[in-house]
Amino acid sequence: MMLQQIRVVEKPEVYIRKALRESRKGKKVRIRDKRSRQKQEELQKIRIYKDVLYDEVQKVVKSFPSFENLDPFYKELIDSQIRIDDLRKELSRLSWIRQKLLVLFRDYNSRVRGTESIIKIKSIQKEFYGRTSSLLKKSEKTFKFLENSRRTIKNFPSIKTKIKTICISGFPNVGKSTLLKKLTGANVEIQPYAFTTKSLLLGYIEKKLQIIDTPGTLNRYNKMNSIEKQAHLAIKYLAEKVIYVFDLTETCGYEIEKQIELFKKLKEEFQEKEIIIFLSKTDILKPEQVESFITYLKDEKIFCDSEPLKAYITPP
Ligand SMILES: Nc1nc2c(ncn2[C@@H]2O[C@H](COP(=O)(O)OP(=O)(O)OP(=O)(O)O)[C@@H](O)[C@H]2O)c(=O)[nH]1
Ligand SMILES: [Mg+2]
Repeated sequence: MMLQQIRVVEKPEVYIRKALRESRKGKKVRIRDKRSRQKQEELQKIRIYKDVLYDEVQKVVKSFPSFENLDPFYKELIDSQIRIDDLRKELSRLSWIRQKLLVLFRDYNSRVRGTESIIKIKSIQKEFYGRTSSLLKKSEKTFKFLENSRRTIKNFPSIKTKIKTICISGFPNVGKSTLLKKLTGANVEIQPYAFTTKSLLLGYIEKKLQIIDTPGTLNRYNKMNSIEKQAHLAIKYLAEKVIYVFDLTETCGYEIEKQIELFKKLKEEFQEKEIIIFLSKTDILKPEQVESFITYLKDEKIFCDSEPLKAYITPP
């Protein structure tokens, strides 16, 4: 996913320093006449200086993904944490700076061309550097915002958006990560307390099927924390099916009634998706408990073992 490849956005000073450094390294101009040689060299300096700045700003703008072509999952994910409108605004500010740089350059370039005295040329040049650098520095906030955005985006899970996907949902501590591990062999952290998993965990079955451990309790959307939002969006946009994990032992800390409530909410919210039930911790449950639960939810697809579940979900 190209999202992870956004360039680091530096402070404007860094670009300015680089531009100055490069401009001083310009090629020697081979002209006999000392004065015209010096003039050509100064012209070369401001051109290199402008080119470097223009280039750096351009690279930043270009390295952000184009939001039109972005997968809806990532689009809404970005929107949920940064707001795409703000990002657009700041990026177009950079584009504006880029244009403004060209305008300033044309102006100062022709002023240098029309000047003979080297002392005057130097002072025009200095003014050019001053104006361009204050142009960039005035937009310090833009650079900072973009760098923060890059960091946020970089930390997004690198979920594949083009392959069959199933999400594992359920209350904290019910055994979601344990199931992910059993299904896919993913190396995941499993702990006997709630909220162990703090990001979306990914596992794959034969590169054909992506399984995402989506932690969180599916609060109302605007009350969700960042991970819960990511989980919600993954289910909404990517999941073809959802495996809902029930812990009938209640050792997870959530009563069966609560778990049923959440299950119903999930079914209600994602009516078009198949919701498969997995009963975890059946090794420490009485068979009667399992049986009466299966009878209670007799219209649902229920699995008590990971092997048959895996066979059921794996595409042929
Ligand atoms: N006996 C038994 N314990 C299990 C089983 N599955 C999970 N557990 C235990 O339940 C606890 C929680 O398991 P996790 O897989 O971390 O649960 P989770 O749903 O991913 O939890 P969070 O990431 O905190 O939301 C751990 O102590 C596991 O060892 C099972 O099938 N049998
Ligand atoms: Mg977990």
